[in-house]
Amino acid sequence: MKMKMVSAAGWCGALLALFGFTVASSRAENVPDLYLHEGQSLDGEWRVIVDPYESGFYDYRYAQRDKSVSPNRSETFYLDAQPADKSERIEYDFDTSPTLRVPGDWNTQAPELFYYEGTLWYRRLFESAALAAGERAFLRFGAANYRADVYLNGQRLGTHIGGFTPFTFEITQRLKAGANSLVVRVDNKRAKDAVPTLNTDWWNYGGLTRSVKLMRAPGKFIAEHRLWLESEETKNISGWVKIAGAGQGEDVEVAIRELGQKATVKTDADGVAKFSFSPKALQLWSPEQPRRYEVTLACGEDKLRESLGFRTVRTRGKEILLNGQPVFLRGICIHEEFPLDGGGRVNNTEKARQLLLWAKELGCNFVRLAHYPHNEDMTRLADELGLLVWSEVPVYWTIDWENEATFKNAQSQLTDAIERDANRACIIIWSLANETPVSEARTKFLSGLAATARQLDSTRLLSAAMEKHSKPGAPNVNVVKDPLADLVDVVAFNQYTGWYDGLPDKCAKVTWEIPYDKPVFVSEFGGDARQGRHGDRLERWTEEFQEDLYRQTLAMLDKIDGFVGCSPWILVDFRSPKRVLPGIQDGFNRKGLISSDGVKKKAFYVLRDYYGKRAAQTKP
Ligand code: GCB
Repeated sequence: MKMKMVSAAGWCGALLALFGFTVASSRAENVPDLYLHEGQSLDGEWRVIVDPYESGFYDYRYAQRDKSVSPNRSETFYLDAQPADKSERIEYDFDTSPTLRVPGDWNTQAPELFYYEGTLWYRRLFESAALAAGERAFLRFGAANYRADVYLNGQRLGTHIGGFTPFTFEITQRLKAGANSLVVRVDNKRAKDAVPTLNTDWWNYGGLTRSVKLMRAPGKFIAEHRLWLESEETKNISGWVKIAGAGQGEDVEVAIRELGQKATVKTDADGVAKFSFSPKALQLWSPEQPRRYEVTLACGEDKLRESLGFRTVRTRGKEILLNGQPVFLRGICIHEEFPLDGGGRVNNTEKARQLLLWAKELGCNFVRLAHYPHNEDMTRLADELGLLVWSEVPVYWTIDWENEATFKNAQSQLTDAIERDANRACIIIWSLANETPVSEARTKFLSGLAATARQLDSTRLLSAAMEKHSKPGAPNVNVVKDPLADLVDVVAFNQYTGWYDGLPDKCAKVTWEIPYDKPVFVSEFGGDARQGRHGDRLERWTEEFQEDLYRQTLAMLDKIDGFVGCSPWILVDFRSPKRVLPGIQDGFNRKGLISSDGVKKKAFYVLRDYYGKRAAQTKP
């Protein structure tokens, strides 16, 4: 059994502190993620102060104000002060500052913030009832990109680093009955030692991009649970529940009523209770039938419920087996960005649903959620809609491989992602990295991540988007050879034959050398097309070029031995500051099958036809 309460980020925090950060991520304080508990939403309009020189955070000697014993009232923004009388100098004022919506990136909410990379302060006032005796309170943030420093009623709660995973602070001792002031400094400056690093091909949307909630829980509460299917043959379900605040002998009730299963189990000295069920008529979860069952958990006053699917996934030689049967992954890559309604980061369930419905319309049974963990709504919806998921951490391109703090940061983000989504039937692959250059330091870094993922979750496959190279002296021979392939279960690579490498006709000449007895997955291919731009199939940037590229690429991939699926790049055009070609890119990567206005391009239908044929071949 893998337990999260003893965790990666406790020592991660200590290490980052050594490097000059003070970090309190959810794990550093051993605070569980209370996503399923009821909470008071703090979403809505928050007051904001844009602070490019970080005046509210550093004094004029560049000392961090929150490290000072008595921070200066006039300029320390998290104190959220008002002048005590008409003479007092307070050089900021949240009450009269503009507002931004939470959840939401700041870039698409105000034209002056479009290219902004820096510090922005958020403030939200909220009322709270007094806590009952023994009750505990928490603040949960779905995500903040990239660094968040959090303060409640003028007191520092901690710092969280990493833009795409949730974090929680316990505020039992700090919450006031009545009015409370919550201030968050969010800083999205890119950095060489960060994860991701300075260079990416996507927009660095800043802000409180996901929901914020005030959660309350009884003194003893359900902190974490895991359920998984042992085997598709026996159909035995195993699991455990961790009760925060409990020691030995606490009763925990677990039930899956639709399956006639119910057990009352007792916690051990660590507050963990294990159970197992042998239901008679369990229907397995699959993309064709995403059957889920309501699981209820109860301990004392605390009760939780959620819908869970049960399935197995493993490999056999060059095959991926889902519930014991070979599966072909009809995939597509998706960035967490919505084309319509102002664009920007997905900030509600309807937008997440629309992205996944477009994938369904393409005939997909699989999505690669690139290049970072998406909102938890996305994976819950994928469970509901029957889409298998590749979930990824932003270890992208050229990370600071030799930096121990960078490794701990990546490890902490991976741990957060796995622990958040460990019960999602849809997720079959944890991906460790994207297009990282082969070197000893890189492979050591990624072996560390692979070991972490395997220790936290032995029920899923590991992969990473690797690269292919042309064989020296034989430009038409594509070789995939990377020590990382030995660490993963699925050999995946991105390839752009016909786009970055020759013209689409090259696809017909290419042969492959992939020396692994493992399934082969093509995690990216594609090319840019401006929707509405037409020409012949050799005219770059046209829909016809992209359409032909898709046809020729798919025919090429079909010849790969052990080819188990692909996720072309990408479902929808997305913003990237790297993409500057006027009249064509205009700040967008145009490799989408759907335009930034939500219009389908010709290649969409090529892929849909291909997936239709693939689905027909594999029908049971
Ligand atoms: C890649 C990257 C992806 C880029 C894409 C492109 O290989 O993984 O993030 O956006 O190529 O369009 O070049």
